[in-house]
Amino acid sequence: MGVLNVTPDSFSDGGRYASLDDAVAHAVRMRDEGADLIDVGGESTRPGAPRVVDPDTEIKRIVPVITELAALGIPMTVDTTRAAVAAAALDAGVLGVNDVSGGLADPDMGRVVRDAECPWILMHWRGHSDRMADLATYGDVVADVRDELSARVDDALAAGVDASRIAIDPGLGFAKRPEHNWALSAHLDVLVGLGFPVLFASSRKSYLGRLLASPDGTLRPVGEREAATLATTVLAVAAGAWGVRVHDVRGNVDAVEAWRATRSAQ
Ligand code: PMM
Repeated sequence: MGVLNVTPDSFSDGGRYASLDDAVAHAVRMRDEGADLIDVGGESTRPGAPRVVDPDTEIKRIVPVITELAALGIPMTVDTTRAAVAAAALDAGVLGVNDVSGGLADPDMGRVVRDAECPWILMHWRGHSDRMADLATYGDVVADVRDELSARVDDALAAGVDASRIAIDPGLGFAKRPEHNWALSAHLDVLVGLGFPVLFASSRKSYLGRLLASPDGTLRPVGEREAATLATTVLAVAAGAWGVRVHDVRGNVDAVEAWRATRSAQ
């Protein structure tokens, strides 16, 4: 899954794909590099980001891009927590909804997904970006995330969404400190064991920047976290992840191909 943030402020590619032509060209490039899905988002979920984008702005940002990409036959998801935005994106041609709130942010999301009969990625989430640092407390992070994701799945099923359309995601960096992200990566098999496709999204996140920080504590810049991203991708796929949400599609596809070739030679 290639990331297409049509936002002026997302943490890793903020502002680069805000114009329609640039966004379309970037999505086409990611498709050509091997992305099976393009994840189109119009609201930044960067940690600490205030919620300044209203639903109409979100829709105005993403629908023209989705419409063009749908005409090109490019499969997409929409990255949104809002039911109205998801509905507009589905009308414009996305195949499914990537909801970082796992259905918690908007009580109407379950109905929209059920009526559309589309896939729904439920990410582990505890609150909006401006609050999530305070919510990063766990007893056993792996068990807690597993249980909280199971509750999200139960709610989705109760809303009438078919189990075959549900995927889950540990939500790296969302109400999680670095040690939580590492534990979830190390025990991804526990989430895989829930029986739903697992999406893993480590690409360029700040816990990688912290791992690779310089001795004075300066985080490794976003553009220089790629090798670490690739390592986490390979480990996640080897642990049974269904997909990875990434910025550098070519690099991640290459890394997975190398893992696949190694495994098939065993
Ligand atoms: N992370 C971001 C945005 N959307 N969706 C899912 N399913 N999982 C994630 O971890 C996730 C996401 C934030 O990263 P970005 O600013 O690079 O898009």
